[in-house]
Amino acid sequence: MVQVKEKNRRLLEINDGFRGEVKDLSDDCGRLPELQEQNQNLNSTLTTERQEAAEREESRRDEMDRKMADIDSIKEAFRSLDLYCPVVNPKTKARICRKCPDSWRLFENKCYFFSSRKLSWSSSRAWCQTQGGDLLIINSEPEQSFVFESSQAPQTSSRLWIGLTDAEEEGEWRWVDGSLLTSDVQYWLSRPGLGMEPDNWKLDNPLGEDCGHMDASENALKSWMDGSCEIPYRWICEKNV
Ligand SMILES: [Ca+2]
Ligand SMILES: [Ca+2]
Ligand SMILES: [Ca+2]
Repeated sequence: MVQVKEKNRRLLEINDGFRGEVKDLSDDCGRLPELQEQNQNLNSTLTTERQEAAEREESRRDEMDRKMADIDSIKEAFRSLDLYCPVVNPKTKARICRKCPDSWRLFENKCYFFSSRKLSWSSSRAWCQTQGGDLLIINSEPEQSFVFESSQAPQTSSRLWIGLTDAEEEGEWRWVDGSLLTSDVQYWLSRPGLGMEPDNWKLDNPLGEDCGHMDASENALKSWMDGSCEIPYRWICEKNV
């Protein structure tokens, strides 16, 4: 009998325990919407913070790009400064600026002279050499465009000698520094139906045509011709700043 009572008491205890747990569970269930809301709030806070961090990173990168571009333009400015105004005294950092002589024109880092007088190709070349330069060597399309535009001033003749010749070997065009004409930088005149330059035309001079000139009345990138070297034309010299 005592045993039965004891068993009954323990069962009642277990029952109480279960009730407590059931109550806790139902309390938790009651808080479920609150917990879900908290979870949602945490998620949206996290998303906002992630977005803000990404925006901060992007603006940091933009700022970095701007600074790099500033540094590049400062470096570029210094390169030009060193070119035109080199340091002459490393201790004091004193600079002396150079420029082209009067009646010469500056383009990039070279000086150019466009004559109004006319001479043969070799006399033109000799004149340029007495000025510390030589007949023009065209190294790039921008240089071609510059000299073409600069030759437009109203003159008695639109033709100007440049430093190009095939006198040593017919058809092998070389610049006055001895370098061969390259296929990527050449602007020979071609007129549909009227033939192509250079044509080594022999009707005017049986020796043909061995000297290059530019005709400023043609198109900027199609304006070179070969001509008889003895004809007096205007000319273009080039020299270092
Ligand atoms: Ca040149
Ligand atoms: Ca020739
Ligand atoms: Ca010709």
